[in-house]
Amino acid sequence: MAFTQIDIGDAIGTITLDHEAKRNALSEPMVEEIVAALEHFKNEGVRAAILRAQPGSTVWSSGHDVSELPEGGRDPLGWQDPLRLLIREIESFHAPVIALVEGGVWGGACELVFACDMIIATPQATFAATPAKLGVPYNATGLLTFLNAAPPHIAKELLFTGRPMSAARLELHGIVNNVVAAEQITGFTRELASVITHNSPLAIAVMKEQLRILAGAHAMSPAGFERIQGLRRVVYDSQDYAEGIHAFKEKRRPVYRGE
Ligand code: KGA
Repeated sequence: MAFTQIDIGDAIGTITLDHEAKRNALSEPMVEEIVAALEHFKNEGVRAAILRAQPGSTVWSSGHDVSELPEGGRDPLGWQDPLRLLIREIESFHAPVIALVEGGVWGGACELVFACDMIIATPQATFAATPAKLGVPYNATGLLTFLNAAPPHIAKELLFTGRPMSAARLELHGIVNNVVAAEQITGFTRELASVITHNSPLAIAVMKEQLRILAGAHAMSPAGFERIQGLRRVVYDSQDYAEGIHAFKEKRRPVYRGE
């Protein structure tokens, strides 16, 4: 594994993001490794998984690998996009996935953490939802992840400002389960996972799947879906979208004109 480390012990599988050079950007190869690790965990009878970065990381993940986003004219978050694929794998994994968060969580990684079944974070952890910073039209299931994890006003503050929010604030709103000091977070999270491993794996798997289906049970008309796709297309066809991606690559602040 080039970008991750995996470990199994006491029916707990741990995936450690390990690509410091790119601040654990969720690139296609990294996502492939995580998906393969989850498959391996399933085959090995893992009953709870932990998704973390290296201990002491200042960045948990910088989010979608921006170099893999199209420059325009194409949906940047289509069905087969690595981030979309990863979120589906976490949601459909047979056992609970606990995000253990140290450091900054950015963009698509914020959604990834919110899609996990529980979140344990250090006091220094921060969470930023960045599509508005990049000019990206976030997709409907992605927005639903935010709405299912956060109260609407907090989801909107995250999405509209793009500003990092502290773990303490997210804990206050029930988005983060527990804020735990860095020295204790690994033991704390393993203990939580251990409780899960002693319960009925079948009952948990079925409840997790029911909760997933219930959380996604929003009726939408074909016209409504096509309207959303049409609105999003206006954004990824826009000059602003291209500007956001170019500015990131050129390491400068984007200038948005709303067209
Ligand atoms: N994609 C690709 N490369 C990235 C990256 C990303 N998301 N984030 C960082 N890198 C690269 C960066 O270009 C640099 O490469 C290296 O990682 C170290 O970054 O060495 P190079 O070739 O120049 P940097 O910035 O020097 O590290 P830092 O000073 O420690 O700062 C860390 C952070 C995380 C604060 C900084 O890298 C940053 O702001 N990254 C972008 C965070 C972000 O906005 N992510 C959102 C991605 O979009 C996303 O998920 C979606 C789809 N969305 O929001 O809609």
